Amino acid sequence: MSVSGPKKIMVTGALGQIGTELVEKLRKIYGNENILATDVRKLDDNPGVQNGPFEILSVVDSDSMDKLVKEYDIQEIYHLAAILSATGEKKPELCKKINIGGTISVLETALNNNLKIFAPSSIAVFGPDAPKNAPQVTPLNPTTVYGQTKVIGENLANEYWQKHGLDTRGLRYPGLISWKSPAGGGTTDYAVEIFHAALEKGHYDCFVGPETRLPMMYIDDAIRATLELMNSPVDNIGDSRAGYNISGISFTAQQLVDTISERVDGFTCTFTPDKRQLYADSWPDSIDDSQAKDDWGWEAQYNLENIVDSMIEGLSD
Ligand code: NAD
Ligand code: AKB
Repeated sequence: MSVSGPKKIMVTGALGQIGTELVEKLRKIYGNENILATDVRKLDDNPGVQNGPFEILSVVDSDSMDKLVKEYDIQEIYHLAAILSATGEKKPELCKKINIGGTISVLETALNNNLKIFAPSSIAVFGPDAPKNAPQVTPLNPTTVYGQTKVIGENLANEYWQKHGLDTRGLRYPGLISWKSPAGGGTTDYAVEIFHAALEKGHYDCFVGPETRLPMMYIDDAIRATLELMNSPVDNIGDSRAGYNISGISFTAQQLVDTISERVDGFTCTFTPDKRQLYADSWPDSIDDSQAKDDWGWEAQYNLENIVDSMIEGLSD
């Protein structure tokens, strides 16, 4: 790892829901040329990612990852490439290959090149036996393949820290709500799709029932949490380093519909639960994030009203 000059960062899965906004933010802070965006997909017309270096990279190709790290003199990787829950249940082998195999590639590349790593976890690590307000420490028995890969990811990150001193950090993101890029194959995607449908068609058919309550967060809070965690002194980072609980808000699908209806005239929503209802039901309603608050001062800013206002404003521009 070089110690002089600007910080150079690689982002995997950079064209996804989080990557699009994280790359934009990192480039504002560290300079466009210092943030290497990578994805297995070709660069599209994604304006946040177009304004700096981009390389095609599959995260299971550790040789190419190592080469890019050396070529661009990378010091940190934000590892966002993954297969999310709904796609993961349809394609469990692919989910295991990308989520576990990709994380191993990143950790091995980090070990060879002395890099600092951010690898996100998810509320999907919790299973039906976890308390509905999920504490930081509780048995993790997820029933989705995706959740199982996230538990393995946390365990691997902890192992590389304990055995090799590799500085790996992660957050258990709730369902994220954003408008700049679509959500990618997850169960919480209804909380994003509903805004597009409300504004384009005035109607949404929701794939979970009205009483479904899940932990959610606005993307600006999620990006801020990511950077606050990564920029905290190592001494502030405790045993939860690989998967800090962070809480934003918790609402039912019906509460989301009602809040949108107050702002979009004539909006209607029907409910046709599908398999994703099962995955949602296996996750907690809300998250206890007191450990993140104590260790590095985490505090969410967005409530349901602000989120709905920001989504409608962003999509209406
Ligand atoms: P996303 O599906 O929107 O984006 C993932 C990106 O990874 C895509 O651009 C895809 O092309 C890329 N990708 C897939 N296979 C790849 C491969 N083999 N090599 C390289 N790139 C590949 O996902 P996201 O919502 O941006 O999620 C990013 C991370 O955050 C994931 O680890 C996810 O599990 C986690 N997370 C997301 C949420 C959320 O609500 N968005 C919640 C909890 C955790
Ligand atoms: C999904 O629904 O799969 C993701 C997540 C909560 O990890 N949004």
